[in-house]
Amino acid sequence: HQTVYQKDYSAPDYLVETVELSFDLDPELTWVASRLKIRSNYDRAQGLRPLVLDGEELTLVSLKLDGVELEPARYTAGDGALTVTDPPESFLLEVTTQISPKANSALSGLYASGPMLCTQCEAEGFRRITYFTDRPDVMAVYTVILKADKGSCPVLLANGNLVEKGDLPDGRHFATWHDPFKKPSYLFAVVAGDLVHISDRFTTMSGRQVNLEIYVEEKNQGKCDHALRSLIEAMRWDEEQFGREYDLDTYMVVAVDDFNMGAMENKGLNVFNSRYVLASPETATDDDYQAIEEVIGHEYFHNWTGNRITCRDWFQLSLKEGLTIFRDQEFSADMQSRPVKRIADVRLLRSSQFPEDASPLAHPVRPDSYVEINNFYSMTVYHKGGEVIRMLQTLLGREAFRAGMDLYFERHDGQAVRVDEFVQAMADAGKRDLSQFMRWYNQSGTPVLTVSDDFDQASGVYTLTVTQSCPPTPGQAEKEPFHIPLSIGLLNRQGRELPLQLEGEKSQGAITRVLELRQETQSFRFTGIASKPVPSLLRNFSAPVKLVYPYSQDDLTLLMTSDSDPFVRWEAGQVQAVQVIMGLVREIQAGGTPTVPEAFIGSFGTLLTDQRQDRAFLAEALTLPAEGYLAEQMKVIDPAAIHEARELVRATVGERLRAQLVGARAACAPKSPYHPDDGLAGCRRLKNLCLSYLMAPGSREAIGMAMEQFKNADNMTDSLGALATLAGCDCPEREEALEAFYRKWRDDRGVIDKWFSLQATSRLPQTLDRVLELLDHPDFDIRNPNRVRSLVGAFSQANQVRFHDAEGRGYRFLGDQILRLNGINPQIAARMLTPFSRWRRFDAGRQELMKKELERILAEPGLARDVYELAAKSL
Ligand code: BAL
Ligand code: ZN
Repeated sequence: HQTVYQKDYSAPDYLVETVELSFDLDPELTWVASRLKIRSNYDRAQGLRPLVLDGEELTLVSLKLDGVELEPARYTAGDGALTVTDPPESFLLEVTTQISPKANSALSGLYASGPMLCTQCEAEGFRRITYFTDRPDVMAVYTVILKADKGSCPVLLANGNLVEKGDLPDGRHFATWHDPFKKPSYLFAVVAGDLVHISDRFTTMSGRQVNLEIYVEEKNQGKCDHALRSLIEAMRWDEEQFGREYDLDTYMVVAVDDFNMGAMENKGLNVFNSRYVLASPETATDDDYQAIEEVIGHEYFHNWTGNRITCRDWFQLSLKEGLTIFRDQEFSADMQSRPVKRIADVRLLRSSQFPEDASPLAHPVRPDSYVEINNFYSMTVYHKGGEVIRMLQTLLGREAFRAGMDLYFERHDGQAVRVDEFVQAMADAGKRDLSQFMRWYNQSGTPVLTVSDDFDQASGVYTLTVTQSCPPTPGQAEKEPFHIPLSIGLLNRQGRELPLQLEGEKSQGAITRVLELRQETQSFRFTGIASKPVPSLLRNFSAPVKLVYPYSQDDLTLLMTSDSDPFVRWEAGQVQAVQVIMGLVREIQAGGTPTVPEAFIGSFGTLLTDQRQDRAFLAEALTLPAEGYLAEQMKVIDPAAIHEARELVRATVGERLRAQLVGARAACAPKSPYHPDDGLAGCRRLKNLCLSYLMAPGSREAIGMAMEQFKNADNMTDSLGALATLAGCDCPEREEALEAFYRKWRDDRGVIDKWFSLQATSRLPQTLDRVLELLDHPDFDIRNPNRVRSLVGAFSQANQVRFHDAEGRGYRFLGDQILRLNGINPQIAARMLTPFSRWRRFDAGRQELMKKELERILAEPGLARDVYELAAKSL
């Protein structure tokens, strides 16, 4: 398996100006005839270069150059490429190939999903459809003719605008599509099938009418409203916030059940994993509704950040993904609650990206090399990439950031560019030197900020000293200092915010300031301070770093109750909870009798009954740090002790604060039928959280409450909230509820995914046995990525204590599934490997067992590139 290096980039030797593709669609055997207008893109005087087209899993039927069949001596086909040895300067190449969509279980290229045919081309799937220069810096104008059986495939879709359609002999028909925008091959898409659509119209800011169409299987027709509404919101938001208007006459979204990713931003024809389109109150939770809004927004925003301006090469992936994540985060923040959204994003970053950045798979936001690019659709490229964009906004300020975006669009529309071009536009618009900032793209690892302070009563000067460091990561033993925005405030002991005046400044400062760190150690001297303040650090999580400051319990309580920054208020509570739980972990490890400190129960109770707090924020504040996040705090992870300690806190809260929990839960009871936009999602979250605390000690009373909620729920949020607690309870009601839920929803894929994943994440000791049984359940399908994620992924990535079974049974299970998936869907197989990449963090026994699985995987003959790369790098 070959490694591709960023430093080896060279411009393409040949460009493709236009592409005409004609598909004779059939699930068993599809014919693809392509006509490519190609011209040289190099100095032919220096010697002629062959034309090399990428191609995989294709059967070549015919090959013509300028209308003449090519003699075998002039080309070679095989080994992933079609090479034409001596092409002229510009020419027409006609290639006919055959492919088999039904045999395509990798779900890359053209494949069958249930009754339809669809495509996924990013990153390198187009080469599985036809021979092509399958790289993002080759942008062409596409015309596509689709022909298929009219009975089974009445709907024929491709990118751009419909030009013509009509009937053909033998019950077949055709449709011709033309996309006027030049695009890279990864944005190509076709869909064919028996679909219905719901539609609406959107009038753009310049008054153009756009047709919006969502295509689904007929049985799902009633579940598209929210996606359609979200699309309209996203279109309006991008106009208002970024001045970006949609550019084609039609915007289509198709929902498919078998999909490797969440969704795909193909020009004018998004293909979506059905879980991010379909929703009804009975089948979708509040979280599902929110995720749909987010992903619909994300794919729509790509039209400008990704499609109009695309990536020069795949090393630049974060150019479009980090930027588009930032845009979808901002969209969701504006649609929902900004503080709660920020907290959720930080939780995700810390629980998934920080561990990646500390693992053998750590890589910069712009990686230097890859074996398989699909492995780099990572938390780092996406979410740390999003944080990098956010830091630019924090450093430049909103206005200059927006000017930088405008300049970027103005300069590079229609081009395939690098991260450098984006940052340059920001530097120019903000009149800033961002050369040091580029280290965020080139250095991996999570920086650590160690903060100390000193107060001098005599002069009234308070000094904050910040030291930054970054641990070594693969290929990067030493790091240069980052350019870090550190947003801070200072509170006096009464909880009042102090104006921040740095020494030497004349005017009185604001209460929040962004300090810019550029050196390893820097001090900031604040004047006019009467008594030693409590620093409020990293407001709004202004940088993706770990922060170390020796807060006392009193400091944390002050920040929790008084800080003006919601993120800091939340974070102070999390720090407190981490301290308490880690204290219990140490007692458990020492064989003592752990007890939860009274002070913690007290402050938990105060918060729980605080009527001023927004319910959604309160739910976040009362949610304990996840076991996975707690694991990150330990040098050697002890999954059993973490679980025991966290459960002890939950059970103690459930017992001691029973009355308050019952009260808070009752106060959140709905007064009217459910509606996803009723503004009560925070209330429902809090209600379900209270129930889970009440259930933690396992009282009959609480089980009764859970069963009652389960039986009477008029929406999936309440139903699933109750079922989740029951799935973790060793009581007869558990089976009764799971069985009833299955019987009710057996025909709904999305809901049955939830049913699998609830069981896989149950902390009950017998969970692995249940998971093994579920592998043989008639509804388990190893070829369906959502189902694999809901069982194999959920158990191995969201059930730390049961997956890390000391005997290694969980590891064996995962190893088996990865090997099974290797031959079916390498991308999904590779995704499942993540837990093994963290093996070094555990005790010697578990290390050995995980290593053994990695070695077993690497010894497998015919290992896919995707799996090989991650397994090899993990060891
Ligand atoms: N471009 C792949 C799917 C997404 O990030 O939108
Ligand atoms: Zn994206």
